[in-house]
Amino acid sequence: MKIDSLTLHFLSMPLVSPFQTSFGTTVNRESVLVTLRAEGLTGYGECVADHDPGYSYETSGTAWHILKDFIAPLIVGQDVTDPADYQRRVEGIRGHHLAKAAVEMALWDLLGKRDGLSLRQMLGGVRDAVEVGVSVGIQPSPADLVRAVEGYLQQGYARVKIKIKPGRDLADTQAVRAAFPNIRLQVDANSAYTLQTAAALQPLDNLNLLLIEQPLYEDDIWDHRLLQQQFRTPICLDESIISPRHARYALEMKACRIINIKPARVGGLSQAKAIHDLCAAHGIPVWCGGMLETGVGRASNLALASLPNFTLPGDISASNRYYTRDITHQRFTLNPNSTITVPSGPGLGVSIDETALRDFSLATLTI
Ligand code: NPQ
Ligand code: MG
Repeated sequence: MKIDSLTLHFLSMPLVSPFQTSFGTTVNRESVLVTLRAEGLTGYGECVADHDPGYSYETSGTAWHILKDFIAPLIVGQDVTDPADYQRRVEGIRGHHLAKAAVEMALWDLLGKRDGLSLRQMLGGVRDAVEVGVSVGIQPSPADLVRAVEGYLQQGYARVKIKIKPGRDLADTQAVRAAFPNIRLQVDANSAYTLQTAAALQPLDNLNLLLIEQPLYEDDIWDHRLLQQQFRTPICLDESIISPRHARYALEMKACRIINIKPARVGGLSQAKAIHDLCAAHGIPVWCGGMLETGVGRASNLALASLPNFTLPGDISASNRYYTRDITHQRFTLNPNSTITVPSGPGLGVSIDETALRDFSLATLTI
């Protein structure tokens, strides 16, 4: 499709409550919304980089720069035929996967709207609704954490992930496990440990966890292999898997038994699908991670998670887990069986609330 223009909206949206991880606390979620116009249609994509380089080295500021100065010139006024063509165009830009993925998402939305196909259909999804869980941030105390988890269980979430960090790991996880002996429970350290300090995690191996997510450095697939050998519980990689190549390294090294797929982290939905397919061929289950997305990214994640090898519940909570007011007209709600229904309209299947978009925009730029 011949791309007529690319518009960037720099957004700041208040979270329902602060979200604390091993790398920091987020109160207002920044993001960049990408709008592509082509053939009279409009496609949307979300860049999930945040204000601080905590989860990733990318920030909303670096994403704005890369999108404006490097990605836009490669596609505006150009005929971009499909996601593979887009990936070839941005191949020369080193890294910056969160920025690249946002434009690919907008391209999928455009292509779906042109062809009358939902993203789920285009990707080959096989489910109308996907199983989801909730990710619970670090709370002031283990007792507070148990109360927070209880609240989410009452809302109907059947799988809980808790964030951990050194000093806030065993007691917190034990408290939740003691209070809820039978729930599906997993932990996420966001790279807060080294092979040495990870000794503190050994007792977690007896708490019947679904998985332990990204305990070690993001660039250290090898040490995850050494750690996995010490655990019966599956290690799951998140930050370490930044491309299909890295997924292959992890599988060949036996560095993990499960992979968390976030399209943004791997440079786009096409790359996410490639990792899904590779893991399926190796018998390694995957699940869809979450980045506190708006309705735009949430719709994209739901479509991706409908692929067959997404056999563990995703971090795709209902809209009200994060936002009282969203930029999409559609709000995603939890079905009674801890699933969320996959959108079925063309492209992402969501429409933008222009008033909300204006209210949350700190800056707008069209190229
Ligand atoms: C994870 N997400 O799986 C991430 C990390 C994460 C839902 O646990 C602002 C922006 C705050 C992005 C906090 C969940 C964030 C963020 C955590 C991403 O590792
Ligand atoms: Mg994670």
